[in-house]
Amino acid sequence: MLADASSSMFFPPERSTFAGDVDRLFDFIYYLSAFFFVAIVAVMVYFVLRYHRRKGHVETPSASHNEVLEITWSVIPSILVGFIFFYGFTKYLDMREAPENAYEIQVIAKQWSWQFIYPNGADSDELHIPVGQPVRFVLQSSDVLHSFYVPAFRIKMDCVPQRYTSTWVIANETTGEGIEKDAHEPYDLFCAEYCGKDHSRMLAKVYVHEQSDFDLWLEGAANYLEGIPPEEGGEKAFKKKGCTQCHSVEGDNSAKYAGPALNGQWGTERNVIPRGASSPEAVVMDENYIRESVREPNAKVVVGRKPVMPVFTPQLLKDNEINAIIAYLKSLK
Ligand code: HEC
Ligand SMILES: [Cu+2]
Repeated sequence: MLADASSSMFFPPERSTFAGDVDRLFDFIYYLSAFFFVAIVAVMVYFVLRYHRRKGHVETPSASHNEVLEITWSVIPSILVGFIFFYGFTKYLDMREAPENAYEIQVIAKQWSWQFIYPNGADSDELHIPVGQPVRFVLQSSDVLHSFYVPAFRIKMDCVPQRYTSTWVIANETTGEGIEKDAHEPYDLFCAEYCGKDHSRMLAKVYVHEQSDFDLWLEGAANYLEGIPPEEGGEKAFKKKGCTQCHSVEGDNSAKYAGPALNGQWGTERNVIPRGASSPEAVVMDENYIRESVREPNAKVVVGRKPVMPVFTPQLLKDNEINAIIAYLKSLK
């Protein structure tokens, strides 16, 4: 995507209604700074050459002031700075307040992935939004500071633990998966706040659909467990919810994974340290143990492992997803 007409010199193509304003203001400040940099350095060099110390030169006493010059160099910069402030502040206010009819998506940032929850209860690890319609993002973090950043939209907002923040956007063009003739690549979504070891891998893609395609996608996303065998649904849920980040299903217990491998574990015993206890106790991997491991990971921690598994609340992982995951883990040899 080299020759995209809506790219500016420094930024990716403008894909939201804000992007043009942000770029124009940025360009204005940039070229203004470049102009004054060149002008000031040029005058400085000229003065150095013109007025350098010469033999026999007698110093002039300090000149009195020049009113016209002083007024000029006060008034012109004030107007420029006033313009930058006014333009920046009004656009900033626009970007802060979403219209009332905005479509709302919950964004949950966690080490180190994104989760998007839609009004019908569907959720995804890539962001999908309709084109040409205000979409408001309600941001939260389930651990440390993260930052929700979509360069193509020119929006960035921190995700702060223990509180909600928000931002919004109107996407102006659809992306496609190569189906539409002039489809754009999906846009990048970055975490823009250093948040630990895998910060640089905390990425997602943004897909922008026509409303009708979006509705179809949304329905499919809400019912992704339907019409397929539970093990298959469980495998999808296991990937979608990021379990694969910490659990191998191929017997890999190395340090690459924070948690133990989960294949071939159904019905086997393991030693765990129950919360508050000091000595280990044996438990069998069955339905209840899996459910508890997910809803209350610290209730029983596997011996030799750190209690770093995140809590999956019913909002993050629904009961039917746990059921499917149980079927999946049961099927893994
Ligand atoms: C950030 C890493 C991480 C993620 C993500 C994670 N886990 Fe874990 N999990 C662990 C660790 C570490 C343990 C071992 C300590 C403990 O028992 O809490 C564990 C333990 C478990 C156990 C018990 C394992 C055993 O052998 O006794 C199960 C079952 C489990 N996780 C399921 C899941 C499922 C299902 C998901 C996704 C919904 C998931 N985990 C996501 C880190 C993670
Ligand atoms: Cu992050």
